[in-house]
Amino acid sequence: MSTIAQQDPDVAGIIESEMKRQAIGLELIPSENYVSEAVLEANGCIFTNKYSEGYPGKRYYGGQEYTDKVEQLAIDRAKELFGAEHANVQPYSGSPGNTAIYFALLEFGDTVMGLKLDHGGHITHGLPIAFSGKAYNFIPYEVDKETGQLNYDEIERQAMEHKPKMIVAGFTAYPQDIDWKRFAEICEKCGAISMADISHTAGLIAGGALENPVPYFDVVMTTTHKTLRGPRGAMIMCKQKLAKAIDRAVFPGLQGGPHEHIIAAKAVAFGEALKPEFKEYAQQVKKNAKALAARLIEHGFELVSGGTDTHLILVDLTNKEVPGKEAQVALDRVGITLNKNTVPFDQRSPFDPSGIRMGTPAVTTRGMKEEEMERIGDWINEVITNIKDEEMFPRVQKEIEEMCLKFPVPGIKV
Ligand code: DSN
Repeated sequence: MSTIAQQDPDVAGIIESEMKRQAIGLELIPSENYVSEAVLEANGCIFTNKYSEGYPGKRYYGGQEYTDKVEQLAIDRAKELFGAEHANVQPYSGSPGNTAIYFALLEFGDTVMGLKLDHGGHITHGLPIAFSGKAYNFIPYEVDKETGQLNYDEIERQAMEHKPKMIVAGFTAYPQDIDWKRFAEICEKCGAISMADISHTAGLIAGGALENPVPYFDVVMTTTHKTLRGPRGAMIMCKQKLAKAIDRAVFPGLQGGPHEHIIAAKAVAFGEALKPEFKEYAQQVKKNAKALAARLIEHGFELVSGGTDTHLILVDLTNKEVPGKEAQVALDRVGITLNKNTVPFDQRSPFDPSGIRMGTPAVTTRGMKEEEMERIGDWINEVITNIKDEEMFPRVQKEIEEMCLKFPVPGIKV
């Protein structure tokens, strides 16, 4: 930071404020994490200076000796991590990654099935106002109203009725594990391409804490910055028979020059995820989510789907008579960062929905365990229950700050 501070104090000041926010607050947004110092260094390295359109060994510009090496290393590690036949590490992020898959394997107007956004899907899984929903004929499936969980028999019935060309599985607000094998069987039965978006759970899958869809699925996309704890970006893994179509859709179909500094950071993150410590991390993320969920249930919170089998918890606040937006803002004031979220069959608007979504990847990276999760559950309860009590906010904020300072964030010196 010393060079930026000298040259551009405006930007340096903003970065320092964000560092402090990250250090003294509890990050519970389930799609966020803290990368290691090694990933941070690679992220900011001199590969940012280089253009490298093409793929290792087949580039359009000169000077590619080291970009080829670093990209090939990222590809090899990604394949080893997930047992993939082919990996493309160039997608800039999850949305371009999913779009590249559609562009590679579908024609515009083709029928696709994806989980409805307010049931836990993603904007790229067919939201009518998004590119996916406009370019393709997405048929949404839902979670079961009673259980809040996927009903595979119903998904199969819909699939046989609509005969989609592709079914998208993998979600952004679904707290339970996914039966990948069952999804793949449904795809086989109705003749659809099986596609999994494992952005949220990739780290838990890589760490062996959740089942891996890669052996069953035709194509799998993941972002690299969530539970996988790498830089912001994405990758696509697929069967060898689809490799050419996927590569051509990423470049030159949708993207130009890949971001080789990010790819270097992906290689570092994949290297970290291949280590035994990452298995412990993945298990602890799950244990922490279960501990936090149990504490919230003790405090009378209603959890969508009844609990969690992953890193993620979705709370329906209807019985607490506090809307999601008000809860998010109040929790922000004490340093607990999470996001308001729709719950399945929500009666409220997406701008002020009934729920809040939280997860344990980031706090687990700091070394927090079950004991800290119970305290976090107590603080969430205290804020929601006493939301009109102005004196509560500074007191709880101070308690949270004190605990956070005992658990340093990688790369931030306080
Ligand atoms: N924004 C991500 C999430 O929070 O789940 C999905 O793209």
